[in-house]
Amino acid sequence: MTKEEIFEAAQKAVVEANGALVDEMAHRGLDEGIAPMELMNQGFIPGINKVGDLFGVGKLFLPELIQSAEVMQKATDIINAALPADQEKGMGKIVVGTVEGDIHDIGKTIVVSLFKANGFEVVDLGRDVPIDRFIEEAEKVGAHIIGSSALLTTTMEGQKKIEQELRKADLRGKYKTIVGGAPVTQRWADRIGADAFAEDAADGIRKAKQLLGKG
Ligand code: B12
Repeated sequence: MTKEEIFEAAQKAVVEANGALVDEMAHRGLDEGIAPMELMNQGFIPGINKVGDLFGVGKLFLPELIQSAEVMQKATDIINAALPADQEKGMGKIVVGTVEGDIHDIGKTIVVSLFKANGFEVVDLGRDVPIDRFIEEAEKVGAHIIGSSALLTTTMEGQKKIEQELRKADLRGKYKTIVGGAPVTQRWADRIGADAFAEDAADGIRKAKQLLGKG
């Protein structure tokens, strides 16, 4: 199989919620030497995005969306396990979570793994995380960066609340903030006063390094 064929089959596997094919393509892609994040970005993510588009226009319904999300989780697990794990943790400390009211965590989980693989110490707060917890945890662990994920236009407000709460507690200058998630944009980051917006996990690493003066 060529690389393109593997990407195409990976995409199809997610769209069709075919767990066996996801498994096969993830392992096959890695065995053939495709970089884990390339396989994710060119194969599986276009698949789940297509599912989202079909769901958005009513061509696919919630049960199918859930099934595709499940096989996507499987792909994420295999890809994450293939990322280099034990790097020197000298890049900085980041707390990351999906904001309250939002249970989307596939992207956040990829971000966590890639940050770890790039030498960051990561505290993963999980999903549906109350806004106060982002700040409490950052204080507790002495984080440099607070990263938040939001996948719903309604829950993006949580990212704004993080900025507001930080200001209220007089802590805004203490942390750098990065926002991400499919509906999130640079414009939104500017509007709420976040330090950076990340398009994807790799962009997150770049921005985090820049913010900490290590870029
Ligand atoms: C999978 C999925 C689900 C799964 C989630 C499973 C899980 N464990 O995550 C399930 C089925 C549970 C689900 C539920 C719902 N979903 Co949904 N879902 C999706 C879907 C198809 C894909 C999301 C995804 O995983 N993408 C793949 C990952 C890799 O991408 P990502 O999350 O964007 O993350 C990347 C970047 O954004 C970035 N990033 C993200 N966060 C961060 C954070 C930091 C710090 C950094 C640096 C970077 C970063 O890096 C990541 C890696 O590259 C999207 C469609 C879409 N295109 O987004 C809809 C979508 C987000 N869902 C939607 C909806 C409506 C819902 C429901 C309300 C449906 C319902 N009626 O119940 C519920 C909401 C539940 C809730 N309260 O949260 C809508 C949202 C519409 C809107 N305007 O807000 C979408 C857009 C679908 C659509 N077209 O209508 N969903």
